[in-house]
Amino acid sequence: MTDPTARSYDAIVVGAGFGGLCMLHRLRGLGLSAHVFEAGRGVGGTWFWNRYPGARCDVESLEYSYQFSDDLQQEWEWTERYASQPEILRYLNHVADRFDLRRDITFSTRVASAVFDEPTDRWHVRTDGGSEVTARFVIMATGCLSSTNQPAIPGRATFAGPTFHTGNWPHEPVDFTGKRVAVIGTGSSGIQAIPLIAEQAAHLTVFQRTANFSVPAQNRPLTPEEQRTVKRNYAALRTRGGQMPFGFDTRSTEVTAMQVSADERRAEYEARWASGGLPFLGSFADMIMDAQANATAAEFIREKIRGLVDDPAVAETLLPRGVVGCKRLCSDTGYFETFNRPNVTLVDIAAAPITAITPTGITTATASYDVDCIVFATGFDAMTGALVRVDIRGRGGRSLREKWAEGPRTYLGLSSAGFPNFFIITGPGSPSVLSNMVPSIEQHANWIAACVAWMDANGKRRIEATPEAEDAWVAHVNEVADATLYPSCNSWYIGANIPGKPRVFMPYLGFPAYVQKCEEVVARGYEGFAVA
Ligand code: N01
Repeated sequence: MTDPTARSYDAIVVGAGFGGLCMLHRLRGLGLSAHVFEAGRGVGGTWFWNRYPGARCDVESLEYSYQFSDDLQQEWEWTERYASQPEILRYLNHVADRFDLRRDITFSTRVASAVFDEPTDRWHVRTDGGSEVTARFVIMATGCLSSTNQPAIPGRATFAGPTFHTGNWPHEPVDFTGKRVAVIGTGSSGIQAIPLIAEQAAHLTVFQRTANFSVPAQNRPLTPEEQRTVKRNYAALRTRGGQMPFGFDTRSTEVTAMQVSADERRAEYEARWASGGLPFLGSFADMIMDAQANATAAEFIREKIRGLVDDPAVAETLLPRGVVGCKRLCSDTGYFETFNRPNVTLVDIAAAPITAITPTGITTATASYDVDCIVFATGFDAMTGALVRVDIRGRGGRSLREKWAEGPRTYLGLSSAGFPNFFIITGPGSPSVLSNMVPSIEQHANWIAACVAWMDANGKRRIEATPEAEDAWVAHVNEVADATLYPSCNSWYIGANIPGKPRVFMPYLGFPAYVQKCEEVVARGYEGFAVA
């Protein structure tokens, strides 16, 4: 039943993180009425929820920021090379205020369903509070990493102490002083939180299922001179970033690892290790394409870990196997050194899996560990989780959740056949998590806004991906991924971290080629879309 008194808008945007804020600003710029629903009490999305100790971005702050307003880029001062979560959240609050965005956002409200009404070409959007609005367009800005993965460990509910998830951290300060703390999970979140929790806790026990590759972030304060230099010619940095495979300045090269000598390779890895962060992946052009090339980087990192960790047995357990970058490369501050502390214990749950959580702690196949608090750093139902959580129904009442039961299917990661006037910001099938998220988000917001403007200028009411274009795009995304080492491991890129999730490679690899494709689609009159 639809509500005849529902308020009506041109567009409803779901989520007020980087994507939703930018989309709202763009739609307003077209003179359209747009409204945002946001589950959190404030703006920020990912950066609103992920408040765990040590949360920080792994893309440099001067690049992990909006470029839609040069005034904004000129006036905002980042304090560190890699911004911390509180600073990014301050930035997003500043953006919301500066562009007066809050008046079109309803907070603490989750969108429960969105149903397309064919006779009127309008979406009926219902919130968890039961209110309904209608809109010509629905734009999902729900984020790629926003639906937490809560592992179903037997006895979990019986634990007597507090439990936390890094992806949904309390807003009140959490004090681990004097506590015995368990952290389960050693991905990017765990690797950032562990050194800081170890400094505070009486004892920290880390439960590691898969050892991860991590390089030092080499974070540091940004000098005013560095900022001035970038700001004098910000466009050059943005252009350079946009030409790199991941959409930020990884200093990527055309040189392949196997065409240089072992000494030259080593020198390159050493230089990248010393300068820090994800540009390590840009060391050689074939790093993520060629197993032999990748193995040289893997061995380099393992050697570094052996040098950082005092106890050889602990070091051995921390040594990552497999392919560097296949799971997202981590970027840390003092992670491996943390295992030299007397108050930190590493438990290898690949060797002896967790069998239960009890009221007093965690039991594995071989031992029991008494703890006062448990931190789940167990990641997200990535890329699709937040989308299929909403009951989205397109033409003929078709459910997106059902359509994607065997894996997500989109055209350009922006649109899905059968769902007219429905867009996804950084959806599966777009560079999204394999790129610098903020430029990818802006590219999508710009593309969607231009599409809506074009429809209005040309009297079009409906746009929807064709099934043929979607099939071809899904095949292309897979073909690109299959030429790399990405599909070779159990990463969240492929859905392997969620029991029962279909194994489909979700992001599109190659930011510049993707942007070009999106531009070509427009130049050819929205090729691959049915427009009515
Ligand atoms: O999540 P993850 P994350 N029992 O999925 C383990 C971004 N991010 O929140 O590898 C025991 O990477 C799991 O083990 P395994 C970034 O894109 C960025 O850390 O599946 N363990 C793994 O160790 C990142 O990639 C930043 O064997 C279980 C860990 O939990 C993404 O977010 C910071 C388990 C989950 O690692 C996600 O990172 C933080 C179970 N049942 C996040 N289930 C920066 O910008 C899972 N695990 C720096």
